[in-house]
Amino acid sequence: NQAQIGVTGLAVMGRNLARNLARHGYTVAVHNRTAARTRALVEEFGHEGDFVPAGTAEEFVAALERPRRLVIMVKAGGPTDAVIEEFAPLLDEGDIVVDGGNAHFADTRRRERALRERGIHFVGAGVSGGEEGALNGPSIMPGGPVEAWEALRPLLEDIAAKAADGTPCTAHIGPDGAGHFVKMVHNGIEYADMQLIAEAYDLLRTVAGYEPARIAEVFRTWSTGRLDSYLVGITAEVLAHTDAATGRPFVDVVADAAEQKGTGRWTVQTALDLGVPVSGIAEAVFARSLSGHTGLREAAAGLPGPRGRALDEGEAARFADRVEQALYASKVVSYAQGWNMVRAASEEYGWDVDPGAVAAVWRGGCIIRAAFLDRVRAAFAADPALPTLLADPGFAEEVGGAQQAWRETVAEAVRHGVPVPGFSAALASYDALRAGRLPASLVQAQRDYFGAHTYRRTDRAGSYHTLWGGDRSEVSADI
Ligand code: NBP
Repeated sequence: NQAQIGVTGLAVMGRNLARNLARHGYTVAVHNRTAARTRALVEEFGHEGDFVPAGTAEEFVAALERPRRLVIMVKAGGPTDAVIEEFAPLLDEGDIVVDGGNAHFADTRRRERALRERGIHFVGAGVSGGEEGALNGPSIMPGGPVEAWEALRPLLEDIAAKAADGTPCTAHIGPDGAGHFVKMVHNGIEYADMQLIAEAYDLLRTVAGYEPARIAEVFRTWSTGRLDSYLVGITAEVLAHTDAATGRPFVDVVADAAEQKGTGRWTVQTALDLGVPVSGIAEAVFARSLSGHTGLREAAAGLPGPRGRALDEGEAARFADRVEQALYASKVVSYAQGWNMVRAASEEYGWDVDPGAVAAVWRGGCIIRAAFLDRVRAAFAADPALPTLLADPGFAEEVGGAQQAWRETVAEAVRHGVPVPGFSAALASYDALRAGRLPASLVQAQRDYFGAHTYRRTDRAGSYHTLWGGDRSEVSADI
């Protein structure tokens, strides 16, 4: 009884992925460094399908039909390398190794190259949706050789989430690190989305004077419209929840320090390397890190400034409507920034990523799943060369329609001392992009002054330098 696929690494993610495969009728070889996990899986879930437990790496490899397909689902970083080193000598040319962990795309590029030299196909697959998604249908973003994708495709399409139109939420993203890159950007966008939602909550609480249960209702209403998404849905549930121990709103008993596992930080670090502005994601990462700086916060707690107000019922309702518009417009900008980043990496690494396919894969299964993504997919389908989401006529019209309310929301937040780094960074990005001319001309002139960095002119070609320390005449800087 040869297994069609194997999963090694049976913590929550690997175990649930193996069960998902078995529930879809595949025979799944299962293996884990600590054999107790393998035994536990078969004891608890053996009735769900056809598992082949393997105690050793050799037994695991021997259980797989050829060409072998094996999925590694272990802790990202060193453990993934250790597992690859353990298995690679046991494999044959043409076998396929899938890394479903949260690898950094640069590691995936390195591993793909090393295994390619040994004739082994390496697929770096981003998997989103947490443990629930792994079991019932994640969004899967595989990058690697196209032959390997073709060999995995039927299995991945079976176990992936399905979008509302029934399409599986998986697609070949591109070669080597493309899949893990896109998964990283997904997580960056997730950070931005969560921050924007949190800012909307803060405004409704601190300026409109709404209680959490009331805000839950507002989010529920919003989720019937263009903000319909998994994250807005769970936000409403969290805000409606009461802490059993104290009877207080749950959100009030949770310590206000947001943690991070690092994929948001990777996104921003990579964006800096690529030279792509992702201010929405960066502000979200910084907001989490600021929240954890207890010492700084305590030291600054007494500084002067306003903190909120309470509007009357009618004003509050109008304010909430403006916040919805600000949230939506900011969301469009931060998604646009994420796609700009995917495009830049695709050009840098020659990946030829289809931006519409990325949106399609995120429609279901993953944390940022939302009705909105179908519109993003459609925008790129209508114009694959779309330079930015903001240039799509539909999104441009919506953001244009929201911009007045967006400005008023940011102004109101500033006036009442409510920090809205996500809303205001997105608005600044929008205004900078649409401005005909930027003060960057002055910055470049300053650079020429102190560092002879030269400048280009608006009225003729070439590079120039002004002799600032001399007679201030202009010289050509072209060699
Ligand atoms: P963990 O990230 O907690 O990793 C635990 C697994 O790694 C266990 O199977 C453990 O084996 C194995 N492992 C370690 Br640690 N070091 C090893 C080594 N040197 N050799 C062999 N195996 C080793 O598991 P997870 O939360 O299921 O996540 C798996 C992957 O999926 C990670 O890369 C994670 O970033 C990614 N991911 C997780 C989520 C999520 O929601 N949790 C979502 C999306 C992606 P042992 O049992 O012998 O200790």
